[in-house]
Amino acid sequence: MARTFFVGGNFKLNGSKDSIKTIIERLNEAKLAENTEVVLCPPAVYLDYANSVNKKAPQVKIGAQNTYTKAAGAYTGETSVAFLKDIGIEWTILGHSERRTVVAREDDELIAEKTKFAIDEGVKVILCIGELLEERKSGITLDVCKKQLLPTIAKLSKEDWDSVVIAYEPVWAIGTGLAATPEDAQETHKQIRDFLKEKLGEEISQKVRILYGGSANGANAASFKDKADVDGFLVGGASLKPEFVDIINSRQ
Ligand code: G2H
Repeated sequence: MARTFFVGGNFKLNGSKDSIKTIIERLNEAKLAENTEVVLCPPAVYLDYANSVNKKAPQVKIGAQNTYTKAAGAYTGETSVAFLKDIGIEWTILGHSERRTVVAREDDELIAEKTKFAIDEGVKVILCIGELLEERKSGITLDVCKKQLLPTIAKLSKEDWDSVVIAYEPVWAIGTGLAATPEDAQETHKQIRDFLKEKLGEEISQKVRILYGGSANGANAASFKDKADVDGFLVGGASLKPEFVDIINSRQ
């Protein structure tokens, strides 16, 4: 099954009105490979502004970096999917390792709950999973990915999977400049897809896109080109730079 190539840009806690405008205007003016979907995820404060600057919709869309399990109420500091819908935002990242291990200690159950809630409310999800360095060294990469996916698998209906893109992001590769090799990424992506097949059946496993994330950049993106189970990238640092266009066009 042909899966549409997908490139997400995760700006993390970076940017200003000026820099976000520069990044998006660069994409507005660039020639982007047609069969590619792009979602840019600036900090929440800039979502509405980013959406107003983006002239490449529907190919390029704006997404959030996180949302909550409730639409409204006494949840100080959270971002509601209702807010996203109100300003025309269709995507969110959920379960990023920085939220799991650095800023918020989010666990698999909470991430599953957020994922289900976002999809029920009509917002699509880039669901991040991936192992720590010690876990890779112990040979439990796949076990970790399975454990991270299981609560979400239990909560989502079969139709819900149309609204999910999985981002496999080995934590040891994030922001370190040490990307996984295309061969290592392919091996894990294939194992994740096989696990989806076991749990959800062939059709869903073939449909769900699995992105690679972790020091993807303009120089290494094309080396993943012939990897059958790598359906795109979730890009952090390099999404802030001109080379992001090369990553978007790396499948040409
Ligand atoms: C992984 C990735 C984006 P970077 O976190 O989600 O960041 O490309 O900077 O490693």
